[in-house]
Amino acid sequence: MVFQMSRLAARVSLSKSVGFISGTENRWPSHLNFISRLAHRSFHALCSEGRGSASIKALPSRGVLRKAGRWEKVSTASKSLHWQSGGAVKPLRSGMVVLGAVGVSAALLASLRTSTLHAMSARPGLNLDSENSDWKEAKNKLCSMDKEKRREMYRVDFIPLEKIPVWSPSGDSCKPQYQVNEELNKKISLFTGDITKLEIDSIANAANKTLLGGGGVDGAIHRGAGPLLKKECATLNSCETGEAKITGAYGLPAKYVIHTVGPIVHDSVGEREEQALRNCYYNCLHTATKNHLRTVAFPCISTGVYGYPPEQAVEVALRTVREYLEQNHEKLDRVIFCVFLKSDKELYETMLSAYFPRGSPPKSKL
Ligand code: AR6
Repeated sequence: MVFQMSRLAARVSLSKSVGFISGTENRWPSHLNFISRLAHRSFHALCSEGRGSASIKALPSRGVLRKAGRWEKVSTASKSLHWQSGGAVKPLRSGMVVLGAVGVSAALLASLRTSTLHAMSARPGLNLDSENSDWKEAKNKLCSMDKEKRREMYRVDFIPLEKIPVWSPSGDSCKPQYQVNEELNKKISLFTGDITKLEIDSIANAANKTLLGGGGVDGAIHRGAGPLLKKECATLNSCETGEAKITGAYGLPAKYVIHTVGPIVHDSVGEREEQALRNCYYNCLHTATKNHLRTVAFPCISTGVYGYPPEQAVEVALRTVREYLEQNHEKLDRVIFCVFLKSDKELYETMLSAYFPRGSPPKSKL
């Protein structure tokens, strides 16, 4: 148990020091305070635990940590520590308590120096998990980091652009509605999965007007990015339907999030809803190119709780992107349609060949 406690101390003191690194180096007094509070809490936990043992439960982590660097691993693990104290308070034998407390304190102090030094060397003074961090400072620091450094900050697994293949037709296809343009075809991908994982310049968010987060893809983006995203969003004074607003992406592998608000469909799609959805795609693309972002991924905007029928939305999405690329192909390297549901995947697989048709393969001379 003493061993468990010392491991806890190492984790907690290490993660606590995340927020300390950027400023002055002499942090010992606050650390010691913290450690002593922790020891005190441990002691209480020991005393009040029904079976005479304090247990530490690490909740399932975000799955993040596999690739995002050990620093994040430590910080997340410490965040998810939960004290469990059983039911009734029963006195422990005093010898056990004293021995336990002495052991815990020694282990805590011994772990302190190593963990602090380790933390100072491993982390570039940035805490993306704390809502007390300054979002502007975090955003600037992230922007100035090279890819390797940024990867240490990701709060989720990532998929690099090289792993996202350019779309090629498979299965059913539709009658072409546009001319074959192989240059444009090279800029299109269909990705099935979680948009928050994509390590690209920008991802679009199907947000609501408040921009303060919600469910669906919006919730996933806010969870992945961490609390600073909401802080920046709160400065944007909301967003009207069809508009787009850009923020940093914080703990996400993408560099920026472009938030847009899709139309809500109550009964059926009218001209107003269709125009609003077109505006969403157009304004996201325009925001990306205006900010020199060369890759952008879209979820199926409005087709979740906002009720836009997916088989109608796919046509608006593909047509708007096709027409934008025709005018601005030199400004974008890749537009990724990110689908989450099998039904949407099938829909896009079928419809892509209408908007981005392939040339017929050369005939064999044999
Ligand atoms: N990655 C990619 N696509 C996703 C993900 C994900 N992680 N999660 C869901 N989707 P919705 P809306 C797909 O409801 O209809 C929020 O509460 C999902 O399968 O997220 O525009 C906002 O705050 C669907 O195909 O967005 C708003 O209040 C698509 O994303 C409201 O929902 C959009 O579904 C916006 O509703």
